[in-house]
Amino acid sequence: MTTNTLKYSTALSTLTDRLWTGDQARAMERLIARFSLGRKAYSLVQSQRESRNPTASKQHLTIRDQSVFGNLTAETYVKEIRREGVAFGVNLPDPMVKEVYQYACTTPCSATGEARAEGEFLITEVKNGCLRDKHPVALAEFSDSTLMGCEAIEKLVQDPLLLQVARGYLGYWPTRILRYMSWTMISNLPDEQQKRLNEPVIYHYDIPGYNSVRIYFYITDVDTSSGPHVMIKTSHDKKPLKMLFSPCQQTDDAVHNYYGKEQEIVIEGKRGLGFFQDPFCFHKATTPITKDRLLLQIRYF
Ligand SMILES: O=C(O)CCC(=O)C(=O)O
Ligand SMILES: [Fe+2]
Repeated sequence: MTTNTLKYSTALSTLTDRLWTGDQARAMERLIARFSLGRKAYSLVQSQRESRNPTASKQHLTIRDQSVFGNLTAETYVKEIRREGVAFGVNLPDPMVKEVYQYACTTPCSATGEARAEGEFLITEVKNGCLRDKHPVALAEFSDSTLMGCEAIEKLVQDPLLLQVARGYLGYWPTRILRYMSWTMISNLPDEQQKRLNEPVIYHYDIPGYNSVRIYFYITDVDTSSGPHVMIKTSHDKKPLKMLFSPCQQTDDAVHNYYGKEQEIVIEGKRGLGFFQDPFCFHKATTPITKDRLLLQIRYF
């Protein structure tokens, strides 16, 4: 990056901070973040800010001394996410999987679509895909604040390895961390209704911030028929202009035609399987046929 680029991006960032608030700033962020150069420029500006005040930039974080994953090196994962958009090899120890699963079964979540009107409910109240015999549930979600009550999840939020990977990939300490967990439920709803109730089953990329990275953990065993996560390797870095200027959702055909089906990976694995992802890659959920799927995410911005 040249001195001029740095100058312009610093000016842009200062302007963004001063002039735009709320929705405008978010719209600007979504626009800039679509472009690799925009994301890199933001990273550079943030890392420069950080180097001027290293202590302040991680003041908002609690970082534990020991990682629950042992002595792994963050840099290996950072390189792999940069190259592929995804990196494997950080799996959740079984006692933590059990703790999170238990939490998910005993803590209120909320649904999409008509079932949202029922307010919060326990997942055990959903029988045969229906909440209280009334409304279909395809996706049930736990909010960030609800998940703060789970000790195992807090340990992950404060995990030094995960934070180092986030920092390495973003180029700066994450300014925001969100917890997210969701059940995708067995469903035989018609395709259109399924897509309305669980939008992530449509291929899409997310722009949650200028830069972002997340770690996903399967909390239930996942095979081809129990709702695997599906994604297109390397698509975080390669998008045709047409896709950058159209909505984030695309049809399977459009994605396969551009990237080739061989770039698609269907992620199956035992409970505890973890993987990092740049959510700017094309990815989607799939509808389980045999078993409900529980997925935990820690999202870094
Ligand atoms: O549930 C999944 O596998 C995908 C979820 C997703 O697309 C997201 O959280 O952004
Ligand atoms: Fe997504």
